[in-house]
Amino acid sequence: MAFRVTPRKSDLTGGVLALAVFLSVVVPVAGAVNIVIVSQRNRHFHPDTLIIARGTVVHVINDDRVTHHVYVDSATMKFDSGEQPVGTTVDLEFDHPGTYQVLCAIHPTMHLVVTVK
Ligand SMILES: [Cu+2]
Repeated sequence: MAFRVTPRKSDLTGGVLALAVFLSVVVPVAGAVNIVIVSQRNRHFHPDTLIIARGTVVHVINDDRVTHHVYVDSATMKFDSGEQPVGTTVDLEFDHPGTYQVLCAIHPTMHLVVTVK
């Protein structure tokens, strides 16, 4: 008797998301907005550097076992997520060209550099 395994739709979605995180691919979603996915794991941002086009949304997912936080404090962008529980997502939209330091107030070693063209 042959044994067949049919992947569930949710398995495929997870695989695509994991691939996007691994390659830091810009994923066009619903219209013209570009979305880049960043994962927080082991108290680091993955990836920890991005080069993106103006208007891109960076989708930061807490894939860790601890609460995180996301903030940007620059002349052209201010953002503060507050506490970011495990499993939740924060979206940052970068509307101005420049280089931005994205940090976590809970874990000072967490550091993401975003260059917006
Ligand atoms: Cu953190």
